[in-house]
Amino acid sequence: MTNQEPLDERFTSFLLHAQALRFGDFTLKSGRRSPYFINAGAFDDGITISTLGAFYAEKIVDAIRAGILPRDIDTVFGPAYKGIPIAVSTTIALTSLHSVGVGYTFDRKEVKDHGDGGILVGTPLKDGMKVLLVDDVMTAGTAVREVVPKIRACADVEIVGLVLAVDRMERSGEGDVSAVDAIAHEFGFPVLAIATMREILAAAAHMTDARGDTLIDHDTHERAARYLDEYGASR
Ligand code: OMP
Repeated sequence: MTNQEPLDERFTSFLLHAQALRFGDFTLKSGRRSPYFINAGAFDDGITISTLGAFYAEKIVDAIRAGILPRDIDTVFGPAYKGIPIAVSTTIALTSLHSVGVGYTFDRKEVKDHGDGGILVGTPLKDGMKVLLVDDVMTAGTAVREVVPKIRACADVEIVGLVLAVDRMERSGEGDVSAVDAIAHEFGFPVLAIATMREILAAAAHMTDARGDTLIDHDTHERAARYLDEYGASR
C-alpha cells in the first residue's frame, strides 16, 4: 500500500498485519462484550512501534496544517502504561520525519518518593506549556477523564488536543453522542483519531492477503457491523 492511499486505509492494513486488531469475543474495561479488540500491546518491536509513531506523527502534522493543532506543541504526553511507547515513538517521528521538535512526558502509576521523585517522567510540565495528549483507544473516555486532572494538578498547562489510534465510536450515555465528542465538549480540546471503527470496518471488508483471500470473513464482518450499529454513534 502506498502513501497515496488514505491514512485510515493504510492504518487498517497495518493494524491487521500487526495483529493489533482481533476479532472474537472480548470483555472491555467497561464490562461490555465486544466482537473486536484493538490491542496496542501488539506493537512490541522496533518496526511496528516506529511505524505506529509515524502514523501518529502524520495525523498530528496534518492537523497542524489544517489549523486544528498548534505548531508550537511543547510536549507529547502519553498516559502510563500503553501511552508511554506511543508518546516516545510519536516524538521521535515528529522530530525525525517532520522536523517538529517536541518533548515527551508520561506519568507514573505509583508515586515515587526517592531519587528524582514526582509523578511525571520526561519533559517537566510548566505553566503555560502546550501539551498534546496521545492514547491508544477510546471506548467510554474513562482513561482520559482520569489523566487530565492529574496533568492539570502538575502545572497550569494548555492541553491542545488528544490524538488516538482508534476511536471505537461508542456512544456515551443517552443520545447519539460518541465518547470522543463528549470528551472534546467536556474538556474543550479537539479529539482526533488516526482511524474510526467505522472507517476500519469499511476498509477491512475489502482487504485481501497475498493469495487474494479476504482478511475478514463475511460473518465476522457482519457481527462487527451489528455491534457498531447497536453501540456506536452514527457519526
Ligand atoms: P476507555 O477508558 O473507556 O475509553 O477505554 C479505553 C481503554 O480500554 C484503552 O485505553 C484500553 O486500555 C482498553 N481497550 C483497548 O485497549 N482496546 C479496545 O478495543 C477496547 C478497550 C476497552 O476495554 O474498552
